[in-house]
Amino acid sequence: MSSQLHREKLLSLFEENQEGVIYLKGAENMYRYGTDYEFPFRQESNFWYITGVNEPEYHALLDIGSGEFHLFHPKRDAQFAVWHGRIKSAAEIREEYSPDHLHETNDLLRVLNQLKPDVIYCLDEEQAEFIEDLNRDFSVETETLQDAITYCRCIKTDHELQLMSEAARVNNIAHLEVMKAIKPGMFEYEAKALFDFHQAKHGLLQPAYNGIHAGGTNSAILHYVENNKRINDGDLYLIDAGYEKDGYASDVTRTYPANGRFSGDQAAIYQVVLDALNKSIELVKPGVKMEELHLGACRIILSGLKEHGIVKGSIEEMMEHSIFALFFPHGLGHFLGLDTHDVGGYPKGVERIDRPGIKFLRVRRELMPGMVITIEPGVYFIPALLGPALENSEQARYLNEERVRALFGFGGIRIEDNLIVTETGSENMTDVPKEIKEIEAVMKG
Ligand SMILES: [Mn+2]
Repeated sequence: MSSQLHREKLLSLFEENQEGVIYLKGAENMYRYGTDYEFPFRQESNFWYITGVNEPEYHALLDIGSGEFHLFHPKRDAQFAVWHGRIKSAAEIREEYSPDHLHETNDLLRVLNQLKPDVIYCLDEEQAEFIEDLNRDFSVETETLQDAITYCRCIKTDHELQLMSEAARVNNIAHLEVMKAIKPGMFEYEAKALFDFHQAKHGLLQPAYNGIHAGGTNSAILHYVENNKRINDGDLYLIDAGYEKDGYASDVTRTYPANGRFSGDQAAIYQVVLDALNKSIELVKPGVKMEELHLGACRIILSGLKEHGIVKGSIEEMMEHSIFALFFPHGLGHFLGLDTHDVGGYPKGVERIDRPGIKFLRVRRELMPGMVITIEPGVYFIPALLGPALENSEQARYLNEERVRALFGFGGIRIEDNLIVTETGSENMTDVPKEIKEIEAVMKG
């Protein structure tokens, strides 16, 4: 069982014979404002990682000294069965989650009083307050646990990689089906419906995030989620979407012309972004830092934009003045896992020092084998950024004003793949056409 491995991994970070317990509170059902409209349940990622439980209202304790796993399940009454279905027996819960001890949630205080821990490690202030409200004498600590679980979650186990590969496999299919089907005149939500259908058809029911299905200038809105406009002839169409497999996300972006043929500017700018993507992927390997890859991609983007007469001047100077950020105003990529923007990418306080009682120094920013990352360069024409830049002499001297203004209605291009970092480089889980010729061939049918 995978969560067993995760618990061992977490406990291995604490010194042997160290006293104390780890406490984790599972998620509860969420409702729309004051109503009984219930959102689909999705477990909090750290709790899911450590316990394997994707059901509401559970709690967990890990006794560091003995390594024992205490799971607390909610007591359900007949009304629960009426509205939500059959109630699991204790034996079934034991069978499914293999805790060393199974209790009901209202036994939490009693069990904690029995264990008498010197310290209770909690994820955050909210969970710590919950514990303190049970008994003011408990000593809680919120500095260590978040970092320790983050450290564990950064490096995926083989089982986690299998789940991520399945999410990626289905996502490859869904992206390809949309690419084949899109036509000018369709609404963004029609493309979204098709994408969602192909995920569900393959058994994936939970979106990993709010998908972006953006035609025309909407493609330059980084978190566009209205998805309600018509896609017109000549428009670019940008789709950034993915679903979860047992909690593990896929996060892929493709951009292509709705009519299936790249115009001159579309092809030119697309190739700049694709070069940045392909070059960055080649460089992915253990020891490399994301910020190095990011700056490398910025350099490629500036060179490409210069070649096409959109920016002008020395690449070095433009790098110094961050001219790339006018066209590429987001990060090159992020960790991917139980969360789409997974934990561990940007540790607070990189020069973290060792703490007594815990065996890891800090989450490392350098890539390591078993990490899963996205690479997602983009070029966008965002009037809200470029308009003021054209009025600012420090930035305007690097911009070809006529070219830039003519592209205000262009939209944006982003291309995103999902990679497993391996011992020698990376394995690309994303297999959706991305070369111009491939895309045009697929769209021609
Ligand atoms: Mn992403």
